[in-house]
Amino acid sequence: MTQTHCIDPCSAALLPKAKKEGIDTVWDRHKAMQPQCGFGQLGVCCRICWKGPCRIDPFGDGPKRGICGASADTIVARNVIRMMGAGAAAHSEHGRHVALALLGVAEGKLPDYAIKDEAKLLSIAAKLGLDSAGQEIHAVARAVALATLGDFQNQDQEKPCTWIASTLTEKRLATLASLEVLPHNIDAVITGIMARTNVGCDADPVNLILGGIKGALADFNGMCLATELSDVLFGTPTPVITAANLGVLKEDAVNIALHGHNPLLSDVVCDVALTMEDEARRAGAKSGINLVGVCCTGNEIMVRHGIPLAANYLSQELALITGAVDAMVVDVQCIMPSISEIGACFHTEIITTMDDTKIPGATHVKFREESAVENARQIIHLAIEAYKRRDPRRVLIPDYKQTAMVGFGAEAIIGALATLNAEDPLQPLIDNIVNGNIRGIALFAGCNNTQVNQDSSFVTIARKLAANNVLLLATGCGAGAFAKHGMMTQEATNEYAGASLKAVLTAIGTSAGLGGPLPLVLHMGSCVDNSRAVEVAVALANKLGVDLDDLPLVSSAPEAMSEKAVAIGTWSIALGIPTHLGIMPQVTGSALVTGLITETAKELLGGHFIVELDPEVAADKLLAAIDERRSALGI
Ligand code: BF8
Ligand code: SF4
Repeated sequence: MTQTHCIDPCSAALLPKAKKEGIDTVWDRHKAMQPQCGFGQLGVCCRICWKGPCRIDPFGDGPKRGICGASADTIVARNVIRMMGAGAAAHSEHGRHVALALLGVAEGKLPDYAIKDEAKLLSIAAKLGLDSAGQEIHAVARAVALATLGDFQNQDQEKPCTWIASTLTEKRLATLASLEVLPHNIDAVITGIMARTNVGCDADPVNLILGGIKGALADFNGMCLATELSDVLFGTPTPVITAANLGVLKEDAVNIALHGHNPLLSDVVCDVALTMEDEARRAGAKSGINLVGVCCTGNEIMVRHGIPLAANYLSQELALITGAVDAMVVDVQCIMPSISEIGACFHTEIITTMDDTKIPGATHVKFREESAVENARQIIHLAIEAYKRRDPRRVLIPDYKQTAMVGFGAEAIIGALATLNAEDPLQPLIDNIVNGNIRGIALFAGCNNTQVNQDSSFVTIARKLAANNVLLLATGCGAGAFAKHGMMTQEATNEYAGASLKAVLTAIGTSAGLGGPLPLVLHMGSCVDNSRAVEVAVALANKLGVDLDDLPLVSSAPEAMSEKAVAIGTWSIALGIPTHLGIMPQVTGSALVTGLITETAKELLGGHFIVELDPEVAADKLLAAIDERRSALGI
């Protein structure tokens, strides 16, 4: 292939191997898919009923309405809010799974798990308004789990979900309530999206988009509870130094790639692997077991355990093409179905684990929380057996990895700041924002997308923002991109940060005992961990007595791809955050819907989408959005 697909040297090393071995990758399939359907790109194709499919002619020469009479505006709005609902479903299902596990632990039914962070549990109980005074810790856990599950059960439309209500600023909650977009029940809101987009229901694009925003806020609620309860069960991240990119695979170890999103299985595998090192050595693997992460499961175990990250979304196939992965263990979400075929080209066991995520050709190990340790053992055993079949002549591990200092959740950031001012940790951050040493804060989130050069825009935008003294946070595959490209190091801070940002990061990092500056980009975790960034922003806003849409805070998803990213981007604007998209959203077939999310949203919510495909220009637009906020604050 002639065009560049990725700035990652690992892909340059492995794509020729794929070609030689006759293996198609995501980039080959992207090429074969061209030209992609223009109607789909504009969002004007409707398949909601079997009178269709219908498509609206964007040039006005062909049909202007679907067979039922739906306009382009209606069709575009229906399509995009279904994506928001699906994203909310994915994150919230993950959250429900974790909440049910916490309930199981509280009730003594899941001996393979424990409450790892009691302090966090108590602080959550307080935040949710639960009285835990004098209560035994398992009773507190039970109350927290039940209150959380209530967010999937409450039928009182006037009572917003507990998590969102206890997380956002008062003013933001009032704004969202006045627009009637505060979710009361995650499941009901998602069901509502499916119901209202059914044939012959809601045809009003404005009403539909408001319904979608409510769904996106349900996604936010699901994300908050998934993140926080995972900390209770698996520990709250603290800074840890690890490595990223395919060079983290080892020739002389049983390499197990943990891929997907939910830490319920992967965290147990981390513990159980320690007990099976001997079995791996007996099989001939001198270095024992080498766990590596892929996608957001990778981020989860990276920020909690310092497990190295092998790949973000678009590189998952490359991990297999090294010929060195003995098992790829997947749970849910962002798993390319192609991996089973590629695994079959090698000795690699592709192991699915969740009832609702199976792939033809993969080995399925039915994971249950009740038998988590036993399941983890089974999986690791399969990996060790596969290792015995590995053909060393077909192994090519690119000699490329980067150090990454990760694990900067809200607690870790506030903890580091507390070393400067123990009584008032946020004050040093506020002082530096006010005096302009930190011009603003940017959160990078979201996926990889074959439509653009993988990882490239993340790096380009981040370098420009850092040079302009913007503090950078990252989650998901964005964080993966930064980790893979050496942007989560102290060296990167020294190389790319503007003078005043560098001084601040150095003061905080040194005082926090990191022996130098904080890394240039702070890794907050997986996609559900975007809620951690909101937590910091809300703390800042509350301390300043302003709302989120007053803060010099922006977000960027230069390679947004999944329905989950659509949901995240939408709640980001609903929380008042200018949000950059580096991929053309599939809504431009409706000028009305496009205007709603790029302009009207700014008036109603303070946040809006900035669609900009050129990363240099995107950085300028993000800086302009930051400066607009600063001047409104008079700083
Ligand atoms: O939840 S960033 S490609 S792996 S959807 Fe998927 Fe996108 Fe990656 Fe994580 Ni998030
Ligand atoms: Fe066509 Fe209307 Fe059916 Fe959509 S709902 S497929 S526009 S007839």
